[in-house]
Amino acid sequence: MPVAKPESSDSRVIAHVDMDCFYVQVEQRKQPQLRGLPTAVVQYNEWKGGALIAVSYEARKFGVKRSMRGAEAKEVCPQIQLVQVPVARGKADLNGYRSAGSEVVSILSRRGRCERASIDEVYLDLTDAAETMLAENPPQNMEKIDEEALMSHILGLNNEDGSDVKENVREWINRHNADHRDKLLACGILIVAELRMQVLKETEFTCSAGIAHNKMLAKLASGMNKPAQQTVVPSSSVNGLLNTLPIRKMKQLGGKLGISLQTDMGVNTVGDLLQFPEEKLQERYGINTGTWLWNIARGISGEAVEGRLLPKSHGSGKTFPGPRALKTVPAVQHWLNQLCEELSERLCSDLDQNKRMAHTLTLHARAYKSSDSDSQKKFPSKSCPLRYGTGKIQEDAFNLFQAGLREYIGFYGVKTQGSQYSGWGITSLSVSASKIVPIPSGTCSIAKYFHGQSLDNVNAEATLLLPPGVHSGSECYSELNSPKAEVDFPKEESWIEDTVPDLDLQEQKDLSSSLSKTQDGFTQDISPSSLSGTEGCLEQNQNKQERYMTKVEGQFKSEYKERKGKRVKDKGTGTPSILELFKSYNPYPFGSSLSQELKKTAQGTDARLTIEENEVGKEEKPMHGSSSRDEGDGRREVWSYNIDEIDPTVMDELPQEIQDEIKAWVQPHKWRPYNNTARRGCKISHYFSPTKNS
Ligand code: DCP
Repeated sequence: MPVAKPESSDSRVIAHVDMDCFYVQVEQRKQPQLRGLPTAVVQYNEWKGGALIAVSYEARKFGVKRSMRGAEAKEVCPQIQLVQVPVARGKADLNGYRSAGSEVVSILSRRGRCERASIDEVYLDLTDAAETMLAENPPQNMEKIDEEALMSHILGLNNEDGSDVKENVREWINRHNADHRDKLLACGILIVAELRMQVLKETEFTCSAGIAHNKMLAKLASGMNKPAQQTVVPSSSVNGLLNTLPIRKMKQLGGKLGISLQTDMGVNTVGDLLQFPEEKLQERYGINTGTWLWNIARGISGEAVEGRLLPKSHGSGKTFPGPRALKTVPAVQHWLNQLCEELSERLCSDLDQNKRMAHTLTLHARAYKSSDSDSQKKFPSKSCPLRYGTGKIQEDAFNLFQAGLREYIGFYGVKTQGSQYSGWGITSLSVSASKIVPIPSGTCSIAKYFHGQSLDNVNAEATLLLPPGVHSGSECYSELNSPKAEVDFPKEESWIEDTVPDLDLQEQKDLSSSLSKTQDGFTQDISPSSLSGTEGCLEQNQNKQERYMTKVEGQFKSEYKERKGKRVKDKGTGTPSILELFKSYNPYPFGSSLSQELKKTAQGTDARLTIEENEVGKEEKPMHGSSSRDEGDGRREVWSYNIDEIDPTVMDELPQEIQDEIKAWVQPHKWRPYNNTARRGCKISHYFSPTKNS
């Protein structure tokens, strides 16, 4: 079946904004004396001066590269300033970078729909702002054009030797006879220049941008002139840009698919793809991939800018390369506790600041066995419903690990308990929280949550269900019976949408089988269990959280009283606090529709793997997998995933080359046999190579 082609006469104005040497800029803002000096940020592991993860443009001039270690960088640039990435709990602490990224996002989102694509990258859909400018104050009538806009690079603009480049740009912007699409881009130039200036003024950070009619072209353009510049791709220049663009530079073609195109089809530049009819590409790579390739060869991409300002998942991970591999259960538990503590902190601040809760906890590990009879076997990732509270997350993550380890080594394999070396080693560990959705805004939703129950009933039920079962560390999870509630979000409860417009479309997609979307808003699962651990946040952020919960409780009580009127009798301590109710409820109960639906969603699409930010420090990237467990036995679900079923849509916080690599892994199997070499020396394995840091 042919796939619908995106509009080729695309009149959107899309910008891709990318911060320049981001971590370096963050560190330079902290230490202004480093500004203008060759500087690099190095990772936590100090071996040979630590691996460089961000390099300033001053240092790049000396040949310093991200692939180097500090010692090598010193050789090529003796005056280089090396700043260690902040450390917490024995691992890289990226919180400072995350919040610096958020500062930028909050500025960029002022002029249009904004999608936070990674810790330092943003897409903007500026179409409406451009149309408005064109209608009210068109660039062709502007006498004074901002200097920053005049410094734009317009692809295809003829800047002959000796011509005044800025003057050429001014003329291009001022053209009366330009077509509508170019006029919109001219508006885009002005808007983006202004936004970038705003970012600089308010955050002291510089960024670069690409401005085009779609995301793909904008992204390509943003990296073309760095730092602190912007590049524009008029539609008349698209062919020229793509004709010479090496195929592997294209987003998603850095891995196996790109290799296959080169070796099997002789395609070296994106332009080379033009010679193939769509049917031929479909025949070779499947309908969707074939059509996608046909489209990108022509610069066509229908991908929308998602309104998403907040991350889709949270994760915490660490690598243990070479001799630092974890070889005993207590060692793993120690590190899991650290990772879970960090994850829990981030979940609490997300709950506190954004009123969002995560629903799925996933553990991912990489491992080896010293008896290498089955050396290809991967450590299975495991997921379960997420319970709030550091202790609970630690407990659940440890159980997930134990379950994974048993599967990995087999029941009759080596020892899994005790502190003696057991014939296996863990080289990376990570925990992630995904399926993050806004919580209902207090009164109405909470009231609906308890719809039809008197407080006394609720209290009694809560008492009966107390406490959640303590997991023994085996795969036998406790039987849980509490009812799960579904809460409607009517449109008027729009504060969530206001704060995070159109939040987390991907999450909503993920949840599509469990959450029924309505015209008025959306129906959302809120489990008492997932709220039950919010006391974990209290531990960390007691006053704030208490205020929040007290507010919710107060709202709930007054709403409840209003609705139920005389039925509510004030029995003093007999009236349960929301907090207590939340605390006393069990995690997602077996048999609840949420667990059923999560399970359904998990099949083929959800249970996630987080490859982790590791010491190198890039954001986590959870990936999808498949459910492996039958839930009919009344235990809590544990899902495992299969790396071959990773969903590439949830990895966008990774370095591009790694995203490309993972995406290549998950491309349709049909062209895999042609690429036997691809995994060898691939970037993802290099990135997590046990020897990398050793
Ligand atoms: N990062 C990391 N590990 C990597 C790649 C990147 O920790 N392997 C971090 C450090 C970077 C930040 O992510 O500062 C953003 O990565 P970019 O690839 O966007 O690179 P920079 O912003 O550092 O430089 P550029 O100006 O080239 O975009």
